[in-house]
Amino acid sequence: MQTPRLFCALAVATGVVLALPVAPATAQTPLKMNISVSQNSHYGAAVDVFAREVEKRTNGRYKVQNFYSGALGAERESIEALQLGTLDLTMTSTGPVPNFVPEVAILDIPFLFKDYAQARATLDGPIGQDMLQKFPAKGLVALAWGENGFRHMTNSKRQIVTPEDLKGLKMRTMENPVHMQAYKAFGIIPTPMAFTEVFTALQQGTVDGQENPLSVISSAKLDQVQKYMTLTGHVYSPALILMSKAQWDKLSAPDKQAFLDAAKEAVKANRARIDDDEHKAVADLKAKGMIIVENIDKAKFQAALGPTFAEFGKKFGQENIDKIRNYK
Ligand code: EAX
Repeated sequence: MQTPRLFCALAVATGVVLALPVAPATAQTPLKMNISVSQNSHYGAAVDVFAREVEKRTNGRYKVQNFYSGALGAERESIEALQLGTLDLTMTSTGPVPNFVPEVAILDIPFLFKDYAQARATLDGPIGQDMLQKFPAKGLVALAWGENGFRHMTNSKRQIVTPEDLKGLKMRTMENPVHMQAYKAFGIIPTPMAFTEVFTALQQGTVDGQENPLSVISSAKLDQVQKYMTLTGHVYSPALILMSKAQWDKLSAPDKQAFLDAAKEAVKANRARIDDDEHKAVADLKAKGMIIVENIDKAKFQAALGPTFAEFGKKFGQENIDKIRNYK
């Protein structure tokens, strides 16, 4: 409420102190955001920037409280919680996402993207942006594509140099139908589970190995429970910053824009951390005792998936796959 200047001047002049009603500070709406990996990670860097930017850009109207290492649940549970409205935000790999938005599964096809630049350009371009429009119908708002990274194989049994070396390994996979179908073609025994269970499963030998980007392997300290790693880069794993649609719908138009802009800043931090990890993690993990096969004949691994690629062509439309594969 504005107090007229004259009124204030008179008050000062006469020494009369006005007991004016103090406008209440703008109420701050708390929001909860959950990720499956630690704060010192490629997602942690992103969500901490996101929280800072949301508070700044909404002038404190919203305050994001971050939870790390799956404190409020694993990735699939977090997405379900967004739909229920019991969680407000999450950053997740696309691993469990096809269970909610099936169209996204095409991005999980092995050897789809040739490098980070192409993957980022595709997701930031019309193909990726159109896909984000599929989320609101499922009670979710995808604020931006983030990044998990190119996935590599680790295990406790043996060095993986050719696809044949994978045969018979019991490997943890994400709860992702495309990955599980493809990994079976390698002769792997796929064991889907939430990432929050992976370290213990590897430690207890419930599974022989797993596959994840360097940022995850490094931040989750999987070198403590995995002896071997091969830089297969067999899948590019996108990530997403997702918000509960129920919460999104309560935002004013300017605050909606503020959340989208905060997500853009978060993805810059996410990708920068991955670029840094990609340069440092291999040497760091070697120093911690991992035996790492850096150069393999990727064509052999792709050839081993031949029949599966034909099945993916039928499932997703070969022209849709080629559109992504050839995007520049
Ligand atoms: O999103 O589940 C996985 O392997 C993911 O890569 C991990 O949770 C980071």
